[in-house]
Amino acid sequence: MKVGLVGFAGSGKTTLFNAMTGLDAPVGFGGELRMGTARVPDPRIDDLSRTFRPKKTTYATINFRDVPGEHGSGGQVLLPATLQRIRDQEALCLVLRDFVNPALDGDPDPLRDLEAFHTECVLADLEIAERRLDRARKERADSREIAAFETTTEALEEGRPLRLLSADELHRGFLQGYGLLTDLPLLVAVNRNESQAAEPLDASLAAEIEAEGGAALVLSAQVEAEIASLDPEDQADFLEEMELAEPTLARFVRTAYGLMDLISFFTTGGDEVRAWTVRRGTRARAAAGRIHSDLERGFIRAEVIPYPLFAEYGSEQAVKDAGHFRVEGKEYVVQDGDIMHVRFNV
Ligand SMILES: Nc1nc2c(ncn2[C@@H]2O[C@H](COP(=O)(O)OP(=O)(O)O)[C@@H](O)[C@H]2O)c(=O)[nH]1
Ligand SMILES: [Mg+2]
Repeated sequence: MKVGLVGFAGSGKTTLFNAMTGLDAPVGFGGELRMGTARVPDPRIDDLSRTFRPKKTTYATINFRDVPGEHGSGGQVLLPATLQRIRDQEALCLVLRDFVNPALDGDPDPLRDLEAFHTECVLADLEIAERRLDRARKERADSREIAAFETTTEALEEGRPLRLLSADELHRGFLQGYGLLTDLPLLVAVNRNESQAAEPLDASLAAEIEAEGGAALVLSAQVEAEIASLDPEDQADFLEEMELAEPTLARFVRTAYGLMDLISFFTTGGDEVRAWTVRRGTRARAAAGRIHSDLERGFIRAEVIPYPLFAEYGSEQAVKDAGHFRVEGKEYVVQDGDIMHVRFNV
């Protein structure tokens, strides 16, 4: 799953990127496009791993792309080329600067930056949608496609991001491949100084993020980067000192995961305990195909134990003995936290 980190220069994208991926990309102005992988922290995997003591433990992951942006101050905008670099992403994470960056003029103004970003995305999408609508009409394309692009242009002309439209309002199948930015899930990271990281979000900013259909999280990229660079033991001490259950980063990555409508199912055993990523609504047979194509092809059934039952009874055998063991067919809709054993025959 691919998430593009976007925002104006100096907002802390690379700092956040480093914290999440464990990489060491240079911070400061300029920089190049970078990609990295972040682990999706999951206490359920930690617990399963403690129980099974497998040779290998594998968490779900998200791929982040750090996209250098232009300067926001002085009315400058993100260039079309910058927007182009995020069109193939599956979600956007907008980093808003809410701290004084000595390298930049002027006070931080996250609301202004959010509105500027929103406007540019709307205009960029509108250009694509109008062009397609024109052509679709000339070509006498499928009337449903024309209707989809009419709905799209109308919404965008009103400044409404496409992500606010329901599946009933908008037939998204026709929009695929156009990389419309306002249809991507949006996570807004409000980046603060350490001293202000615990203060709540400003009401007007919160309202605007909600109006755009985004999810918001306040953090300090700098603090997260510092925590991430510590040894595991020092990390635990640090978190305890700060009275935090986990780094904000963990919550952030999980929020991004949930925003994309992703869920995890688990496989367990002595060799590996592993989280697998599927979209909500995926059926058992397709989910088995994530593990191996043979499991999809030769799927017979899935033996399922929801994680909460495992946690309650302490072992798969105890769950079985209590009569909660379930056998599901290929049409079963996989639930977040299902422990699955796929029976197959090829
Ligand atoms: N005070 C403070 N400074 C930060 C924070 N996050 C990033 N910075 C600083 O802001 C500058 C720009 O950060 P960078 O990650 O390169 O921003 P980018 O241009 O969006 O990639 C660097 O000097 C960072 O050290 C933060 O949470 N608090
Ligand atoms: Mg950068």
